[in-house]
Amino acid sequence: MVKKIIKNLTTTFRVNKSYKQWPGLIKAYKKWLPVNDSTPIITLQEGGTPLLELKSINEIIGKNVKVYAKYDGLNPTGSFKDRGMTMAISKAKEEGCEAVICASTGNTSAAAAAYAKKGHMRSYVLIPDGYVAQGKLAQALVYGAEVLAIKGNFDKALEIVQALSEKYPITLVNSVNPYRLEGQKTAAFEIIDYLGEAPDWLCIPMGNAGNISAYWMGFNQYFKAGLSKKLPKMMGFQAEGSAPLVIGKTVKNPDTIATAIRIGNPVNKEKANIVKEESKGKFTSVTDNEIINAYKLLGNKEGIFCEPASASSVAGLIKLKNEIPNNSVIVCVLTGNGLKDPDCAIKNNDAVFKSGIDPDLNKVAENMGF
Ligand code: AN7
Repeated sequence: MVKKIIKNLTTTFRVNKSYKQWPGLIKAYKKWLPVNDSTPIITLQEGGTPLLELKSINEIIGKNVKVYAKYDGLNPTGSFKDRGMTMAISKAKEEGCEAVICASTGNTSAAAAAYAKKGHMRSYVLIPDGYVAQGKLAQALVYGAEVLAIKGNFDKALEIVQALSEKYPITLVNSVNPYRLEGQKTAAFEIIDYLGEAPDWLCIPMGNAGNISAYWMGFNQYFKAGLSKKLPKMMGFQAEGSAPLVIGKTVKNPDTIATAIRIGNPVNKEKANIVKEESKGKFTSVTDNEIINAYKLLGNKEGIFCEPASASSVAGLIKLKNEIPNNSVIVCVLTGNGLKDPDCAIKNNDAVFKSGIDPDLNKVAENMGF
């Protein structure tokens, strides 16, 4: 009797065998990627992130529109950069490289550091001193990167690492490294694999514009293979104080609360403009206020904590509300996790927070309004 109960319990509570572990994106999409049987796969099982319907945004927009979030902040280091980094680091390993370098507003450095260590390599990261969110800096340090903070912005840091990688035996893993975009394109595959079709719009934040270019490559590959019947309009968003792709010229001193996309001279600008033209998309800027409103909405209406740069995709969609065709399916890419930037969260929320309360039941109840 007891044995039978235990047996029933174990059968009931054991994970359904059809849910195997997600293997990481290189194994999942091997035939679409420039890898072969001798490529060492350096992975933290990135990719396979959720596509969540955003019902509160559907309601704001109306028109029978369905909006989803591609929640890439749930990758192993908390951002979409892991998709590119598993490829870049695996290929660097295959080529016998022993050290990698990048410039970063934070997320690339966290991913580079983690994957480099997983692949037993050194990593050097150049960051703009004082403009990298705390969580990202903490990650680079914990993953054992050699962190060099420069008295200059991201654009200057990128210039320096590009020159260093030409002069010294060290592999550059910024998005000028083509393997980065190869890895990142798999997010587009996942969206089509899940929805069964490409969305009508893809809303995405832009910094260096590597990710928008990668998604477009992914959507096109599936389209050409007959796995989708349409291509999305690519809607790119930048912060108003840092919007070189919207205004069509370099921004010398970019400024925004969304430090991840505080980039004035995007290296992939030509690619991005082609994406916009080919997809009949549009680039738009959103203010820091609009970003924070979307950031709060995602948190307190949807239970999704993303970083401010990521919220720009949702802020942008809300801004373009009147241009959305009826019955559209829209995917907003949430590129990074909210935990990356705790300072921003603590300064920008509508929560009730009372401190200094006596540790007494009645006092607590009183403060709860009873
Ligand atoms: C959360 O980490 O450039 O347009 O150095 O961290 O592909 O550059 C980060 C960029 C969007 C923009 N959202 O992507 C870096 C870095 C988040 C980001 C972007 C970034 P791209």
